Amino acid sequence: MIDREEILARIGAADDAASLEALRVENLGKQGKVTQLLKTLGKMSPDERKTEGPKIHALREAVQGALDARKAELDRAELEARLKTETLDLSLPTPAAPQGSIHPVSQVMDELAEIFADLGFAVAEGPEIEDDWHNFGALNIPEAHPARAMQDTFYIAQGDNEEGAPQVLRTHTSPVQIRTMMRDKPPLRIIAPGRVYRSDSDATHTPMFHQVEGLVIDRNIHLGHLKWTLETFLKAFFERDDVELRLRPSYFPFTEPSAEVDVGYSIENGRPVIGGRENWMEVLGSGMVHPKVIANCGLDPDEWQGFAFGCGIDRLAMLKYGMDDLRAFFDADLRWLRHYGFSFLDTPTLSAGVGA
Ligand code: 2NL
Repeated sequence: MIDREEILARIGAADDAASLEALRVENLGKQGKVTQLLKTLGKMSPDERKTEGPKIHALREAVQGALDARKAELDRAELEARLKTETLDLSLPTPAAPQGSIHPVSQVMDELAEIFADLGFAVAEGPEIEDDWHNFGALNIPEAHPARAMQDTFYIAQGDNEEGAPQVLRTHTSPVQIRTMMRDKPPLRIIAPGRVYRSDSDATHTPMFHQVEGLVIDRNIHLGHLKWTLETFLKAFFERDDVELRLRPSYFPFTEPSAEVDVGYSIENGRPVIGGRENWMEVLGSGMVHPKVIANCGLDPDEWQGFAFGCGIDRLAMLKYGMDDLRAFFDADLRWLRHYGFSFLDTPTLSAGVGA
């Protein structure tokens, strides 16, 4: 005889999916007790079947119902247990993120690009390994010029280019302008910021440093354009209107006439502050592009004139942001970078201030 209550109690007490399945097979499987009982219906008389049939079917349904109910209970319990182990505490602080900063040289380069973009200048780039011609020859720098000497220039060992010309680490970014003049049609307005190399190392010189040069090539360009451009640039860069310029005659092989540009400054709290005419310091070299340089680039110097200038970016950064040791720029000292570095959000804009 089948004990209905016992079967239902055992199903209700099954504590995992495997024992529940065993109970299903035991009762509703092919050889199961309830299945066997259902098979007895066929051999019964119609009267007996009429009374026994509903009871046996009700038993089968009760067992199936109990199995389903218990399975749902076990599934819910398992889900709840899993949710308890997989909790995520959203109130926990995030792990400390690595804190990077923008190097002052990068910041100043971005400032220069912003200031000169407003004046219609594009940023030009070129290789740091150059051949003798682009770095010296095209710029009217004679073979015997001291700048070409081994003491000043890094020559690349066995570094001749395809034409057999010796290769050097560029000593200025002028070759970028030479390449631009040879490739693009004038009028041209470009700045060329980047790394340059000279064999020089002491408290105020590092063998690699950063330079920006500017070049304008157009018709009827004269010294007045040069002076206005440099004055506008320096006022925007130092973010003051009282920046005073002094142009002194000078000499460069690639410009004629040439001028060195001084800016006025005063000393405040032991540091130079740009503005006024109390003292003067040299910040730029400049001049009208030498007709020979224009001709070397395949342009007619009677049609095209231009001006050019160059200055050290590291020095500009020191002056603007008050550092006093150039060598610290290249030490990768995290304390220095935390102190002098910029947030990536300090994007220079003319409207917010280029030194934001
Ligand atoms: C300085 C002086 C200068 C130039 C750079 C230049 C470039 C071309 C043609 C003519 Cl392609 N000139 N550049 C001109 C005058 C001065 O730099 O003291 N630099 C740190």
